[in-house]
Amino acid sequence: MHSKTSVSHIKGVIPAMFSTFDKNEQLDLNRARVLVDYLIREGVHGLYITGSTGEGFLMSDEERKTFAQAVVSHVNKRVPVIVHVGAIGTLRSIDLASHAQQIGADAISSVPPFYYHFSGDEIYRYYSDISSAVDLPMIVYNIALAGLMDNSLVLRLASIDGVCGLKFTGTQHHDMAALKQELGPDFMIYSGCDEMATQGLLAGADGIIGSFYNIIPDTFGEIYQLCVNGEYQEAFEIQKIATSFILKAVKYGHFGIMKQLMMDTGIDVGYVRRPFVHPDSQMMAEMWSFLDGLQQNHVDTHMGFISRRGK
Ligand code: MN9
Repeated sequence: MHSKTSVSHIKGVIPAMFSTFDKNEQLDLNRARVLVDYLIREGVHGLYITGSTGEGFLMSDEERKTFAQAVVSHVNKRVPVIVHVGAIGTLRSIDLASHAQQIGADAISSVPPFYYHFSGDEIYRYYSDISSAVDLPMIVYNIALAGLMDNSLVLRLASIDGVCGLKFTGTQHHDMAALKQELGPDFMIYSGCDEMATQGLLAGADGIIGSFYNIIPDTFGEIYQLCVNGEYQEAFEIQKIATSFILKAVKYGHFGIMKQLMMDTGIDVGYVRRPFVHPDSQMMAEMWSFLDGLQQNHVDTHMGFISRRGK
């Protein structure tokens, strides 16, 4: 039986896992299994699926369920799985959340309902309705930059029975630190801005959830361990190298770039769904020349995928 009261066993490096589509944009569950095994081999501490990086909003509810089912069953309890159930419409989210519970997921997570500029009360009701409908812990996902929820609303949400954690994607680390202090050690905060993961951990985050942990789980495994040991300076040196890669990739539309980089280095995770654009060969050549440059400038980039190219 799952405990609805805590996610304190879910910490560390948690990829916002890619969903896997073939060239015709159809779900490809075999590719998902390959990705799961690779990430677990790399030592990640959990998986976060069908969120923004997972192109969850570009999938039908049936596809989201099929994908979640395949991942949870293939993971087979090796690491905790968090299923993102966010949608515009409480009934849809409850349906996805109930499904997550049925298949044995460890936790659910959701962005607030978006597009209509719902009021604070409506957002509160959204989370409390989902939480009372299922027996799984909820991790609220606040993309601070989207401006949908301020900290006082996040604090209200944290009082809902079943809300046990927060994924904070933003750059206001003093806000993250204040929330952590206010909510206490048992309420888990996950930093969502990969280019500032070290800063997030320094601000008190218990874990990091993000896109780039698909491709450089090794780098952030090192960073996380250093931060746990209090060696923030060393962590930051590695973070700087990773950040230069992240910022470059973000500029090119990072999901497609990352998927192609993974394909180029032996982990075939397939393609993005339209309207995301898969990078063309010129873009990839530019990316690889940037990465070759990084490798020349650093004895160790701490990014294992670069040297797997062509092997
Ligand atoms: O929180 C991701 N954020 C969004 C997860 O998708 C909005 C991050 O992992 C970013 O993709 C990453 C690059 O900006 O930090």
